[in-house]
Amino acid sequence: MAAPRMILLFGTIHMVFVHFYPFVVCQDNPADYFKREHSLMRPYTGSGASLPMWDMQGHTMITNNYVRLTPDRQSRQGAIWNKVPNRSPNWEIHIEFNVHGQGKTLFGDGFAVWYTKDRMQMGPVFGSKDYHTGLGIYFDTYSNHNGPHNHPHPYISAQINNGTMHYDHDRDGTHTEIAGCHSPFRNRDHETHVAIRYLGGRLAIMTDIDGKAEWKTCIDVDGIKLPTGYYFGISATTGQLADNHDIISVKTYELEGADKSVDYASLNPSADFFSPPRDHIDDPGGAFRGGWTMSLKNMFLLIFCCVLGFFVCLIVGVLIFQKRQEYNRKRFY
Ligand SMILES: *[C@@H]1O[C@H](CO)[C@@H](O)[C@H](O)[C@H]1NC(C)=O
Ligand SMILES: [Ca+2]
Repeated sequence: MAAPRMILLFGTIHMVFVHFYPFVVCQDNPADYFKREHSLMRPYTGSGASLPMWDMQGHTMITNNYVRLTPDRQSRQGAIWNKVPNRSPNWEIHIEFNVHGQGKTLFGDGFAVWYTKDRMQMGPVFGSKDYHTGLGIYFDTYSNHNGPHNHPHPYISAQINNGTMHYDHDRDGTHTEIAGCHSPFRNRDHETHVAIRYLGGRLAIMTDIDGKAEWKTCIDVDGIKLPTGYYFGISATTGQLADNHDIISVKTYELEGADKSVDYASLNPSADFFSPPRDHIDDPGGAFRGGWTMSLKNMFLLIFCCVLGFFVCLIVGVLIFQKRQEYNRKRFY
């Protein structure tokens, strides 16, 4: 009696993982098309201090092994900007980066990955322009804000802007983010990666910072509009506080699934959904904010409880049935 029950139980557990786990993993699709003109890989350059497909700005420095946007020194800014506008409606970009420095408790300020119209414009938002037009993803290492909407740092958040919204450093951009997550990517002794996928109006940001070669969802939001024709860029800044902000590689892929009836070039950047500024502390385990990992755990728990409940009912039912049979036997024979 016990053995088949266990097999059924493990079968269910197995099913949960086999069917839901692939959503967590960022799969390599052979149909995805690598875009060399939007990528950056070692060896960076044949000679001299320039990158073929990228412009450099500010204190950016190239070595054999990384592109350093800022050194671990105060008041530095640097950026790299792709020279070629993106023509793919659906794309995915993988960035290997390394944020590290001497600071044990005080370090900053962070870096930003951009897909924006506003290329090569130095400014106050992690080394680039405020009131930009497009997508900004902020890797904020310093918490400027200690108020009630504070969230643990380092913190990754995404903003969709049409040129009208200000990035408010005093609140770490909380009021204008579409979503965000805590991500301790700094001073790791293994590689740290981020993947940004924009596919069919859905923006997903995944990190791989634990050295397990596994993607973990940070942000997954639908209802995002981004046009073609913008530029990829990465910028970083230090202020009173400092860190090395190093970019090791950028790999960009065109994804399939463009809708021929949509004029992608003329879209205005917009998001259907804005993160409510209040739920950062109240809802750390919320299905959405915590990403798939949390909702997977919840789902697993739910299914486990259902299965358990089912077997309890079954056993009780069988016992009652047996008792009744016995009673009937005694009665009629
Ligand atoms: C820009 O975005 C803001 C905030 O989402 C919105 O209220 C406004 O209508 C947008 N403006 C344009 C020109 O799209
Ligand atoms: Ca900050």
